Amino acid sequence: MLKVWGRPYSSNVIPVIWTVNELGLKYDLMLAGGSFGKLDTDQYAEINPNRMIPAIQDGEFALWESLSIIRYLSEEYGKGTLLPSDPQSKAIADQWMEWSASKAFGPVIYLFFATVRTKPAERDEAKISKLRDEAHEALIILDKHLSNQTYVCGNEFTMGDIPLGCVAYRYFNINVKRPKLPNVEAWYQRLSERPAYRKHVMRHFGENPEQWAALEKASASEGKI
Ligand SMILES: N[C@@H](CCC(=O)N[C@@H](CS)C(=O)NCC(=O)O)C(=O)O
Repeated sequence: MLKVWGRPYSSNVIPVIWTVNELGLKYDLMLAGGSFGKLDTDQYAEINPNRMIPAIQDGEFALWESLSIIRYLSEEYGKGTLLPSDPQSKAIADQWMEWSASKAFGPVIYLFFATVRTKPAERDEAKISKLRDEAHEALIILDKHLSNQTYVCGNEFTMGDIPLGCVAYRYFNINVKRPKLPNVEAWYQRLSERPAYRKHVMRHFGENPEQWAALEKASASEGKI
């Protein structure tokens, strides 16, 4: 059985869990990282020498780096669905996955840390506004791209939507005022109609560090300790 190593509240693990569920694969979630530990064990170093999550084991084959895992799973189990069949569409899906990591993920995850993961009394409003603006500036590019198509790679949902779909959920659910992004918002609404997105990405993450920690702790019931 496919094994996914990680924790259900980790920003790099969520896209992998979403992918596996879009593909309808059976898998064991092997809880690791954060309060679940295990990353410092010799056994885990064999799977991922960086001692980070996510990682997968598909039989004897082990793989780490979330984007590489999404590409592998799409290629192995999602040809013609998550993995577009023509090379140019595949390259476009790939391009937006890379763009998600290089441009969109950073400001949104730092915004998340500056808000949800920081006690209200310690929050730096100037920093929060700056990160919100950086995230918005990046997402304007996606908004323009989505002005004449349903998904990032044309009119079908593909692997190209996955990392960005996870970034979008965080961005739209952090408690900050945001300028409008009509096309990104419409695409996010379409994603939220997908059962696997609703279940694995649209997780309530709380509004402060205590709530977040409690939710993460409760997610222990979703995997193997
Ligand atoms: N580029 C890597 C980044 C992996 C990464 O930063 N993982 C974080 C969690 S999001 C981690 O392992 N942190 C240690 C921990 O969770 O204990 C990927 O996309 O897989």
